[in-house]
Amino acid sequence: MPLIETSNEEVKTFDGLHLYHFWLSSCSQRVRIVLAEKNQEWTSHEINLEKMEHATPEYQSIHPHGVVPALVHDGQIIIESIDIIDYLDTTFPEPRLHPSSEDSIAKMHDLMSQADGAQHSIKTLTHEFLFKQHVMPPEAFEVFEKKHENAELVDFMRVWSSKSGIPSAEIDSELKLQHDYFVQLDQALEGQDWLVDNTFSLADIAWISNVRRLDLMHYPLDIHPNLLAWYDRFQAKPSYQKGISEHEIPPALADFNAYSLERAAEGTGVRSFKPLAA
Ligand SMILES: N[C@@H](CCC(=O)N[C@@H](CS)C(=O)NCC(=O)O)C(=O)O
Repeated sequence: MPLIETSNEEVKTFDGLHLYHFWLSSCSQRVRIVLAEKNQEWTSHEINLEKMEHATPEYQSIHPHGVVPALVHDGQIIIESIDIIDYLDTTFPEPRLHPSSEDSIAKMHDLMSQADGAQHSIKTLTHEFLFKQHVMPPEAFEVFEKKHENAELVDFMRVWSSKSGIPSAEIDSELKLQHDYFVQLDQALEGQDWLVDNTFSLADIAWISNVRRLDLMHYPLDIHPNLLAWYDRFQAKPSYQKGISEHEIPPALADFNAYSLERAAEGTGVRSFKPLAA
């Protein structure tokens, strides 16, 4: 588990649970859901990605890759959302979010790794289908490039904010990846309410934020009926309300919705790309 040494003296003095997060960040959503499940109080430190607050030297002294989330527990920094939720489940055992058998726990960890592995794809699709309407102007990119030390993130932003944008073959391939994962999740949910052993676990929590994100882009979830029923079931849980809904910003959701409708009308929406058009 990535425990981070920091030069940030203030963070080392923190008592209890502190979370650096952003409302829309899928990785932050997972952590907030687990905190809600565990009924833990936590101190919020919002890092506004839109305002590039993750590019400050102060935040980069907390998270070495300058991304969210970062959890601080009694002065110790823990990064990587999948590791953070595992840590929280071990540290605060009730209610247990692990299935009982070793085999099922291994299955849960596989699904968590896949959700984590899908992050680049989620990011690419989000920037194409939700954020492209407000693409970063060249002056803003120059500032970001100077301030942010994560070369991979800077390269991604360079392509996204360029005139040509993200190549459509890349969008096809990321969409195919999500579609293939969703087919697999849909099969795993055949005849059961939750992904592993019909027991609500960290596997469900790892995937919910990815499914929520694709839903915001008007991905046709109805082509995966078991997954859609699971999504409805999860949305009815108080921890979904606390971890996702209560942080969502209605005007931003309305903006995403309007943009998705506009893209669909001009034939460049999520459904017009190869994997879904097929
Ligand atoms: N594997 C990391 C990924 C962290 C990550 O990429 N976070 C995104 C938000 S979900 C971020 O901060 N992106 C910064 C940006 O897009 O500028 C985790 O799960 O914590």
